[in-house]
Amino acid sequence: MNALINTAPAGFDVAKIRQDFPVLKQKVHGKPLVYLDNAATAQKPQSVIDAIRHFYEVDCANIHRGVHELSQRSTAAYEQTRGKVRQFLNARTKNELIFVRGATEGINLVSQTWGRKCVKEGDEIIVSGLEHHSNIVPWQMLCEEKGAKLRVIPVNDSGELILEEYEKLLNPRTKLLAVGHVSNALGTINPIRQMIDMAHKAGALALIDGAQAAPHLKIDVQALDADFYALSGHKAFGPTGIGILYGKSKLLNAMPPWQGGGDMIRTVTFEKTTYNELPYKFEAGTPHIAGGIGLGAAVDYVTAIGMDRIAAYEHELLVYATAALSQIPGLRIIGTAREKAAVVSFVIEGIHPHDIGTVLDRMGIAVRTGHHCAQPIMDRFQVPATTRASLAFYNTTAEIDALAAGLQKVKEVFS
Ligand code: 7TS
Repeated sequence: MNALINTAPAGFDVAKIRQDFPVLKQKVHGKPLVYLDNAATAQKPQSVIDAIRHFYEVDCANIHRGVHELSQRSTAAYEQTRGKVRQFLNARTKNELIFVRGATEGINLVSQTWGRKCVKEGDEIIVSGLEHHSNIVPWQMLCEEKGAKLRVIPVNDSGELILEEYEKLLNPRTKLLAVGHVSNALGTINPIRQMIDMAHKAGALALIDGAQAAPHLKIDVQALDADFYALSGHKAFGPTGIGILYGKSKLLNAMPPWQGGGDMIRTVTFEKTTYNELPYKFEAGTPHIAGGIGLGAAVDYVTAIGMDRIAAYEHELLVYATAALSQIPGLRIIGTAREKAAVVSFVIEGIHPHDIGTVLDRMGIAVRTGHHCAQPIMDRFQVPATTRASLAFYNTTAEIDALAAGLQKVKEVFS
C-alpha cells in the first residue's frame, strides 16, 4: 500500500474509485493506460455513461414541447441537471444557469450579447497572461469591433498573476475582468475572490473561466460574487458538447438574446418577436439533451465523493508528482505557483515535448504536449511548448512513478 493512499482523506479509496471508470481498465500499446491528460478532457464514470444510454434507450424525446410521457421524462431529467448544477455552484436560482456547449461557448455568449451591448469605443477589458485562447480571442474580437482595448495582467516567474500590476490596470474605462480560475497550462489557482472585488470597486464586471476549476475545486459563485462563470462538462467528468454559463439574473435579464430560434421565444409574429424568460432566452434550438442529463450524473458522482476531499487528495498527488519530477536531471517545471491545481507542466533540456509525448505514449502514458491553447504564457516563459501531466482524483502515486520512470526512459532514448 503506498504512502499517499494512507494519508488521503478518510475513506478516499482510489482503487475503488478507479473501478467506476471503464476506460481506465484498458491497456495501451500493451501497457496499462496511465491517463494524465485530464485538463484536455476527463474520463467518465459508468454512471454518466449509463445516464446517457438510459436517455437514448428509454426516455428519448425532445424537451420543453411534448405533452407525451417520453417528452415529460426527458424534460424532467434535463431540467434536474440545472438544479444539480445550481447546488454545485451555489447559484441563487436555476434561472441563472444557461446550458451551452462548453466554456468556449459560454464566454462567446457573454462577449456577443453583454459585450456588444455594453462595451464602447475607448473602454477596456482586462484579461491575464495565463488565459486559454478561448478567454482571449472572443474579447480581442469584441475590442476590434468596438474600438475597445485589451489590457493584460502580467505573470511572475512562478506563474502567478502580479496583483499590483492588475491594480494599476483598473480605471474608470475598465468594463470587464475576464480571468481564469485555474490555469490549464500551469495549474495556477488565481485569487479570484480578491480580483473580483477589485474589479467591482473599479466599477467593472467579472467573468470567470472556470473550465479548469470545476473538476478540482469547490465553487461558490455567490461567495465569489462572480458576475459570470463558465465551465465545460467534459472536463468535469461529464459528456463533451455540454457546459454551463452562470450569470447573475439581473445581468442576464438586461442582456439581448444571442441565437434566435425555437425555445428562446415567447411569441413570434412577422412584426415582432418577444423573448422567453431566463434561462430559455439564451437556449435557442434543441440542445444536447443527453449531454445535459449526463452532466447531472457527473455532478452527482463528484458530489457524492465531495469536492473538498477531491481537492485534498489531488493536492497530495500534486506534491508527490512535483517531488518525483523535480528529481529528474534537466527537467524544469514551468509554473511553481504557491496555489496550484494538480497540473505539472515541464520541459526537459534538449528534448522536444512532442518527442517526450510520443515515447511516453508507447508506454501507455497519455500526456499533452504543445502550447495548450495558451500561447501567450508559453511566450512569457520563452518556451514553444511544454509537456503537461494533468491529474484527476482517479490517478495514483503508482501512475506518477510510471511517469517518472517513463521520463528516465525518454532521456535514455534521446541521450
Ligand atoms: N478555458 C480553459 C482554462 C481551458 O483549459 C479550456 C480547455 C477552455 C477554456 C476551453 O474549453 P472547451 O471545453 O470549451 O474547449 N483546455 C484544454 C486543455 O488544456 N487541453 O485541451 C483543452
